[in-house]
Amino acid sequence: MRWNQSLKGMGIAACAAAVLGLASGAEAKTVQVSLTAKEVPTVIDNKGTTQLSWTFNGTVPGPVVRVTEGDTVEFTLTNEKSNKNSHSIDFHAARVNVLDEFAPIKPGETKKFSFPATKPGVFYYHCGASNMAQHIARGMFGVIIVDPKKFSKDYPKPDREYVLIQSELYSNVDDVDLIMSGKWSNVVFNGTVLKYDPVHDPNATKTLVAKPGELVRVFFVNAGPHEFSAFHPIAGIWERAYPSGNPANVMWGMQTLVVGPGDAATLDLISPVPGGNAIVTHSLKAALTGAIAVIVFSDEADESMGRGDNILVR
Ligand SMILES: [Cu+2]
Repeated sequence: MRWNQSLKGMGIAACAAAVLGLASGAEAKTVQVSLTAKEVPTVIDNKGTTQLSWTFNGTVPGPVVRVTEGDTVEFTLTNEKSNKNSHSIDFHAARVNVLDEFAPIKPGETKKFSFPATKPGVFYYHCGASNMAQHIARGMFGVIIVDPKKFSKDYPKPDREYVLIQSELYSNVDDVDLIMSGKWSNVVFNGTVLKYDPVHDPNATKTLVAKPGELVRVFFVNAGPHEFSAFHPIAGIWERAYPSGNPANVMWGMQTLVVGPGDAATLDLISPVPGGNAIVTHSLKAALTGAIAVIVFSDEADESMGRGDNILVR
């Protein structure tokens, strides 16, 4: 029930559902997911600088939504009355009608739809309201993880898990032409410049952590809106990489995985030695503006990190 606890922690309640007689014997659930579009300031660097973001639930990225393959997601989107803009949601884990389920709603409106989570993996969600690049650049994105029904030899149970979402910051988020030009000022992980990199930013207070030998699973989304990611762990090698996070897509011993805007991947990392790796996009014009996340490998690694609600480190 670890997933349910994780969802509850983010205000998302999993409820009982019919047993669908799955081959694995797993019980398919109906999972209630509610997200609220909020236009609020959020912090974009380790000094506390803010921008007027557009968000899901007031944070960038939005909450981690986590279900199991075969579950049905019953989704509610609310556009807060005090907002000035229409907003929508686009779940890459869903197969629906773009003109219906994914259509925007006005401030003060609510919409509901449901979809079955049929493909296991790691999927992007984002606002698709016009101008979509602007809504993403202002922070309306997150991840939905669809866990497979069971682990396997090629997709073993990890010791720790982390979520990293790459996105771009712009110097003026009201300037649609600037955002459409792709002239970002920073490329970042989880909404903040060098959030997990005290090596390059003395104001950074966090790193990712694990013990040497542990299997660390990284759920990676490239929110864009424009830049490709060359996702690489400096001083490490991805043990396995799974494009779209589907266990069937296993690739071995990868140094770098290219993940385009709107795409996602799951990547496994094991360090045989104590020390650190620096997870980056190896497109260095991007990494050196903010897309570096240090993971420290030590026998003293905090047991609470990379587990439960701490897979997206706020
Ligand atoms: Cu929006």
